[in-house]
Amino acid sequence: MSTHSVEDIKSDSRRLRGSLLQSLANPVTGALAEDDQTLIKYHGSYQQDDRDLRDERRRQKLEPAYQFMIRTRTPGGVISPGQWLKLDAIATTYGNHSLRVTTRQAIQFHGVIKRELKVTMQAINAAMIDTLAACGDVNRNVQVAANPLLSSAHAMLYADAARLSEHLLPNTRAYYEIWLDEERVGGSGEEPEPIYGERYLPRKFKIGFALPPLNDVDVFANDLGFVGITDAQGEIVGYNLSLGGGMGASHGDAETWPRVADVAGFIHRDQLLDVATAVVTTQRDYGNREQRKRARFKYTIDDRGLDCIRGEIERRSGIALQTPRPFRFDHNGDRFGWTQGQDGRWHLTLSLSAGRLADRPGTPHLSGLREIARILDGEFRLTPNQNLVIAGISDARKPTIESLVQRYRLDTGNAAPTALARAAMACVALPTCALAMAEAERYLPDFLDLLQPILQKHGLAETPILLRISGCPNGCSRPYLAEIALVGKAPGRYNLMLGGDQRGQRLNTLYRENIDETEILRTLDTLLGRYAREREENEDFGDYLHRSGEIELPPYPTHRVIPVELRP
Ligand code: SRM
Ligand code: SF4
Repeated sequence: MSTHSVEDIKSDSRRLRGSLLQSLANPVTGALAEDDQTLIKYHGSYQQDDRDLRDERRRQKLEPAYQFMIRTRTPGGVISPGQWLKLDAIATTYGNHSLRVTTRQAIQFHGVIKRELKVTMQAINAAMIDTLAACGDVNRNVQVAANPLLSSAHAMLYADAARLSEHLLPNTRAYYEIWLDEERVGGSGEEPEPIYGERYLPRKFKIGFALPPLNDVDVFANDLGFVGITDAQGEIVGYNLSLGGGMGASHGDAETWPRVADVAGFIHRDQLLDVATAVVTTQRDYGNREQRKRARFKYTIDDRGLDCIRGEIERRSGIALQTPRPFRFDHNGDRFGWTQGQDGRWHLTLSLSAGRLADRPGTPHLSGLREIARILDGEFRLTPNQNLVIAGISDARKPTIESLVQRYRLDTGNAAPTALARAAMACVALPTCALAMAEAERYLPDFLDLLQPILQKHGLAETPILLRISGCPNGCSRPYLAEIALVGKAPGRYNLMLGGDQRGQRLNTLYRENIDETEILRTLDTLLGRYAREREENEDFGDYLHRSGEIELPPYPTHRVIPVELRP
């Protein structure tokens, strides 16, 4: 790895240019120069290698099978049918023949080789989608409630989120010069970055927009959250602001923890950009640039206190945060199947297995969606739960789309489309993620097959239970908000975390550490049996575990649950 600190790499990069052009042109290796491996993240790409091939390549004295992941910046995950066809063609031409819907409503391509990286970036941009700031120490893809009902409130929510996403883009022209051959002009490398400055943020920064009663974005897992507040006519009047959510932690490191955000105040709609800018620049100036693992906004708040940070936001924006307005979240999952919007158009939410779309024997999902995109008169919406909404379908197109869904088995995202499977998420993990300690996406179907019979045995076959798997403690599938979570420790071994809720408002607790599949299933069998016998009417599994005293809130020093008084 590079001997330079990330802080130095950023400030020496001439606004994210570094030596990326030279690295891309170097034919001797499939990798980039070390510092460029950091810089390319800001352009929406990660250098990876196929970990399944690592040992074999080492034996053959070959360099690792370097390849690149590319992530789109698609606020709210809105993709037109024409764009879909282009993304699909990119995946099959340059990628590993799959599209991966992420937990933040982006598409990821995997397996792009260095030689084809630039042409792939150009193809993505030709679809009028960019990847700028999809990764790196900047504001990431903005999440927006994917509720397909398309009420006017949802349209307002999306418009605000898209506006904020644009507002927080870096000003550098490096992206356009490197990937799209934009001519360099005098001053390149010195573009003013009034929001980010030359060192950008201390760490990644995430923003989500939710609209009660649905918390599909898990708004409290974001550094900065906006909870839409509507008036009697159903129009958005403003937002409750939530500050300091985050999932990432390190095993056995008491200085790191997941955190649900604080609900810190209410703002009017027209104050959105000023307040968001004040929050981001406060984190820019107060965030910990000495220790990257403590550089997220959640630790800035914990270290300095919410009152201090709130005061700073008010001072910088010149806006006094009002008392938060009451709201209530019922659910943080997706609603599957057909729904009809207020305008009469139809929306179909499909469950995908850990967000992966590929053509597999018996489930040619990529081909099916290609056929649908060719005739769709609406749009696609990626959900923050790794699922897909085919939205805005006319009466006339509905029967054809319905028959395509059946023909291409798109209604069977998982082998057993049960309540458990539909709601479950798993992060990418192996073979592409360099940080994975255990399988996640590839393990999810097997684990579902093992857990479902246990639910069946206890009469819980269709009881909704929120399961999330992550291959390491970074928490990309937001496991710390799940009722049951497996967090990877080593190959085949996981920490079993229990007791989140189904609203994204309560963190779960470490129940058993570093256990294997047999032990996980035995533990869950016992607890689910007791839950089936002792639960109250409509009581969720996580709530039962707390009421029965089986678990308590986790012992982290700060925020673990959203205060009850905000739930009217
Ligand atoms: Fe993540 C790093 C995948 C959502 C917390 N995440 C990574 C990397 C890039 C691994 C790396 O740094 O080398 C993973 C690439 C895997 C691959 O091969 O594709 C990766 N993260 C993902 C995705 C694709 C998971 C998925 O299965 O969908 C999600 C992409 C979201 C997007 O479109 O932008 C993804 N990551 C998340 C989330 C969930 C969220 O944002 O709602 C989290 C927890 C929330 C948070 O940030 O606190 C998350 N990812 C992390 C962290 C821990 C950050 C921390 O505070 O410590 C890392 C590691 C890091 O940054 O050093 C990480
Ligand atoms: Fe990789 Fe860990 Fe994120 Fe999973 S949780 S994608 S293993 S960084």
